[in-house]
Amino acid sequence: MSIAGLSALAFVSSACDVGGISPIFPEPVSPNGRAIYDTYIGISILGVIVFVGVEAALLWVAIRYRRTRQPAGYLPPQVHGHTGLEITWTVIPLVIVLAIAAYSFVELQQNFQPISNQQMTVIISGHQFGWNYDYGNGVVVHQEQNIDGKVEPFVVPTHTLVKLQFRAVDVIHSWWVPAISGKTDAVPGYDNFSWLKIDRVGQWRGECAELCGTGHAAMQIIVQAMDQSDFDAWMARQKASASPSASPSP
Ligand SMILES: [Cu+2]
Repeated sequence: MSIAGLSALAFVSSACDVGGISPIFPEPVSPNGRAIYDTYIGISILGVIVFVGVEAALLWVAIRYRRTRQPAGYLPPQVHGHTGLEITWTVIPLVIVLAIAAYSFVELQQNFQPISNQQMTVIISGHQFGWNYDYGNGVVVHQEQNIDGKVEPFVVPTHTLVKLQFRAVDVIHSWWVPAISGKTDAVPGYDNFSWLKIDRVGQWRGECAELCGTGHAAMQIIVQAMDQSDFDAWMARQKASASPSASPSP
């Protein structure tokens, strides 16, 4: 299939949401997803300005000073070792790169902190090959290896600040739902943190972003946000099915 065909396919696929294929990041639904999206767009704009500026200067010099327009044996002005130029084209890129680094660092600090003002906490544990979501009340959602799209959703209430605590039991995995949050590594031996606060009802897809073994591609993620009342009903159903021992066992 041609490149054009592939990109057309990507656009068509992005139209049916929940789908993970998108030529750019999907529309963010959580403030940290929004911050990462804005960082990406901001850095891209700066990159495009630099690219267009450098290419335009290159073309202008190549056309304006081409050999056929110069007298025979013409030698252009020699600027090798020009201190002013050397300093200028060292300092300008340095300032741009440092500004991008500082901006990105501040964003990362905000999006991957162990927050303390959360309304609920979920411990997300990665394993080969799936995710467990422990709500801390006996309810655990299991997202197991699956590539046919039938993924058990990780359910959260809307407008609720949820602290996410990441762990892994075997190798390093990485939890990534582009519309919601940046990639967060789930590492055996210590905890990483992120959070989410989804502003609308819906479902968003993600996947493990760290090559973790043969079932890596099947570590699909679906996050589903519900209104608080729907979430409470969902949680009640989960609790009921999590404790079937209400009936006496022989
Ligand atoms: Cu994984």
